[in-house]
Amino acid sequence: MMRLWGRKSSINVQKVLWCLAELGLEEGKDFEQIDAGLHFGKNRTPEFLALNPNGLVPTLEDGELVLWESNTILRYLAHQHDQSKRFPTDIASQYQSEKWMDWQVGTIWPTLRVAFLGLTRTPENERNYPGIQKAYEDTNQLMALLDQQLAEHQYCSGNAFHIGDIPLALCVNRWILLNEAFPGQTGSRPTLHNIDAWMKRLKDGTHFSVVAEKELNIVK
Ligand SMILES: N[C@@H](CCC(=O)N[C@@H](CS)C(=O)NCC(=O)O)C(=O)O
Repeated sequence: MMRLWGRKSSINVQKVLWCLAELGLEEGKDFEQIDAGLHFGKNRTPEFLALNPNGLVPTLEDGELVLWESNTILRYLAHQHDQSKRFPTDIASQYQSEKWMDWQVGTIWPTLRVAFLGLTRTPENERNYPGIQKAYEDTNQLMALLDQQLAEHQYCSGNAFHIGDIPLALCVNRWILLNEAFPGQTGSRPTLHNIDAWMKRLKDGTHFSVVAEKELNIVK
């Protein structure tokens, strides 16, 4: 049985949980999930640091193999555990998907993260509100770029759902929730119709609901 370390409120753990659900892998049967990180702790113990020296979640154990970096874990799961061929394997779809995963981790998340951490993990009297608003506005621009791309395809890598949709959709989910929770601090959020239609497709046609946050985990 695989073992997934990480609290379910982590965006990066959510990526893995969603992917496992898409692959038909069940908690308790195919994998166990251990709450770790934030108030659960466990991620700074010698046992955990031996698995992941960063002390971060998610961390996945599959037999002797130990992996960290959420997007890499998705790639591994799709490669190794996709018995039902849930994800396309043609080279174009795969690499379009790869492209968006790198864009998520290298471009949009570092931008949105400033606003996210600034509002949900920083005490009120220490928040840098101009910096938070700038980060949110920059995220709006990046979301507009994603929206344009989605005008041409149903999913980020073409006309079928792929692992690349997972990290992006979770960023969109947080972008929306952040604005709902802190409208005065983020500034306005544009309505982007192609993103809305894509999110609806994901909600209707995938296991998005296993991880969909209804509200943000705000640390006071
Ligand atoms: N690039 C890493 C980032 C992992 C990361 O930053 N994880 C956060 C949660 S989203 C974490 O472990 N924070 C410490 C904690 O929860 O205590 C990945 O994609 O897996």
